[in-house]
Amino acid sequence: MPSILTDKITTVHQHITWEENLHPEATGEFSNLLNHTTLAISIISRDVRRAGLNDILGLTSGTNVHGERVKKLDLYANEVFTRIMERSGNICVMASEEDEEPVPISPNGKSGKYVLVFDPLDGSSNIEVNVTIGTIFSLYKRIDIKSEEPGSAKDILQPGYKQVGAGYALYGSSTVLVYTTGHGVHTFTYDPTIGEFLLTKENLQMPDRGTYYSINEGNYHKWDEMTRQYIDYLKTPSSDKLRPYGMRYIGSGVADIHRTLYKGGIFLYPADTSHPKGKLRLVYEANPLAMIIEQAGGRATDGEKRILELHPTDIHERTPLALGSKEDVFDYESFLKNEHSEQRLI
Ligand code: P6P
Repeated sequence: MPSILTDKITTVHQHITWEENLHPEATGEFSNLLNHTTLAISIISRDVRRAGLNDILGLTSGTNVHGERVKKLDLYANEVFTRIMERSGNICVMASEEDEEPVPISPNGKSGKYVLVFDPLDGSSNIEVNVTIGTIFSLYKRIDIKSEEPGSAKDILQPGYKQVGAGYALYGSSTVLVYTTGHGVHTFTYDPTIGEFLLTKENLQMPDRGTYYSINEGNYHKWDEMTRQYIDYLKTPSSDKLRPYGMRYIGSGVADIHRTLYKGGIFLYPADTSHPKGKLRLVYEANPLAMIIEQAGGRATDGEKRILELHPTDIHERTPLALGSKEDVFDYESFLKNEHSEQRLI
């Protein structure tokens, strides 16, 4: 087994610097911002792994903006991300799943021209059972980059195609960081023996078609008829043996979507009778994940429109979401329009 030190290793900080060199006009602010992001993720990773030992598991007495009981680890991760990122000096306003309102930069903090939106701990329902959870983040430039005023909701409520960077961390069997600045998707694995994220895949491209689908089948009778027909189609054996697809569902969107990114296939959280606008949030879940999937050659839709072209009107608004290999997402879209050649005629 060759020693990792004799192989060519690239840390995330080196990679961020290389990415900066792709932008001649770069000032280093964006790189500084990304480096603060990796610091926050390293700290959250350390404490997620020890959560059961230092009493930050379990529920707080409070509920969040969505009426969900807040987990101690959610709040902790939110605090770490907020404090570390505002110290970067490059941010004018933040938005978090855990905060109802935009998070201003503290009055004595240095403000910058970027906007950060994030879900500090996605999949929190899985925390106590040691299933992979993650952090999702996304970066924009503020609307008026010359403004000296504090940032506001208008800087947050931008369409996803305006993102200048997006990424996520996964706290699983190892801690993985995935990010894009619009020049491909790059993945890193944390090596705790040297305290660095090391490059594992550069310019990751996903298969045009996969063999897995990922959806909460428990909602089958709550979906619209076309979604039911599409899922039934994926489960029906085909003569070319491409179907049935395998079903995989972890319940942490970031983990399900990471598998979809690597293996291909499709992840769906459609609207249903309990979630008429879908369940996942547009601003700090669907948009960053959609940017990554598109940068890896995939496709991301709300069923009718490209996710990145949706114009958010509320920080916490939800959206139906289907993303993954482009051929699989095209198939789903054709079922929704009742145009698929193998659609059951009803
Ligand atoms: P359900 C996690 O709570 C989350 O917001 C997403 O990460 C995940 O995809 C979804 O909810 C799971 O929802 O209804 O299947 O438990």
